Amino acid sequence: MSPHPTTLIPYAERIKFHTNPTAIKILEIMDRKKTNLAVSVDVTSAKEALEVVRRVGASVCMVKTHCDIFEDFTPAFTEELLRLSKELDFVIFEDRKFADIGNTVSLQYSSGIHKISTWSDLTNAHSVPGPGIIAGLSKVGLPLGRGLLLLGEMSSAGSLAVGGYTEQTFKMAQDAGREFVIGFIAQNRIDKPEKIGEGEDYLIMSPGVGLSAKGDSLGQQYRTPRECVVESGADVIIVGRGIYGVEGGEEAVKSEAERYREAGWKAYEERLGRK
Ligand code: 5IU
Repeated sequence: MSPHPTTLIPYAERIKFHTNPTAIKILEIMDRKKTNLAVSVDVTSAKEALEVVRRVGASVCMVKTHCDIFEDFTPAFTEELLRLSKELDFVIFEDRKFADIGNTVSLQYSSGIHKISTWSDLTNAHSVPGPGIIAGLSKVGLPLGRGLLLLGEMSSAGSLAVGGYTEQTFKMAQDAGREFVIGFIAQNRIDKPEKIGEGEDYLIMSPGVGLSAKGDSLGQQYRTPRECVVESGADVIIVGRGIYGVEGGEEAVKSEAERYREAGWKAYEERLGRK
């Protein structure tokens, strides 16, 4: 099978296909820092999450959060995360997985304790409710220059986001236009070459990445960076426990992030035919 055309274009050269400021920022950072690694800091203490970010921030293009799992969430957390995002040059991705009607998600995005739209560059949504979910989030996020990913596929065993569901999710994003929807969380290039036009560029981000484990006891399934980037054409690999969960203390976490960055970047160079 011939490679997906998008995967043959360097990240920096794909910037011109985007108008969304967050998409442009992600591609610029990936090129500048030579990293397609996103770290997922799924710890229950915001203080600890910031410590992980300080350690691995230099190795990643993106920090992914689940702000609702922090026991000690405060606006001071997001202020410090924002400060670190500027100092260490990464994008913030709150993995909120919105899944309600447009009116409700616009409130969940802008309001409540977390006020996600005020600090997160990128967020994501299920396509289950229909296109109103994009419209609701866009109303809040587009004026702020934020970006949205739709969930086209999941890494967990038995996911129902397959086949026709995935195809319709892609179509929903395409119909919405790329001002706000900049790509997908998926395990494959769900933007099939025959469905996209010239310069129609989407970012595919894949969670479920591990160099050691093959999965967990709750249905998570891991692939290697090479499987994701070379074989499946993902643009960004998302790693959680593989990095922050490594044994050996602070230095081990830092060097594990570098190990994943190197593996992800090497795979990217391989797919470009640079080696
Ligand atoms: N995540 C997945 N799979 C998915 C989606 C999101 O694992 O299909 I959508 C999230 C869940 C977790 C992170 O925050 O990505 C992966 O963490 P581990 O690398 O620790 O499994």
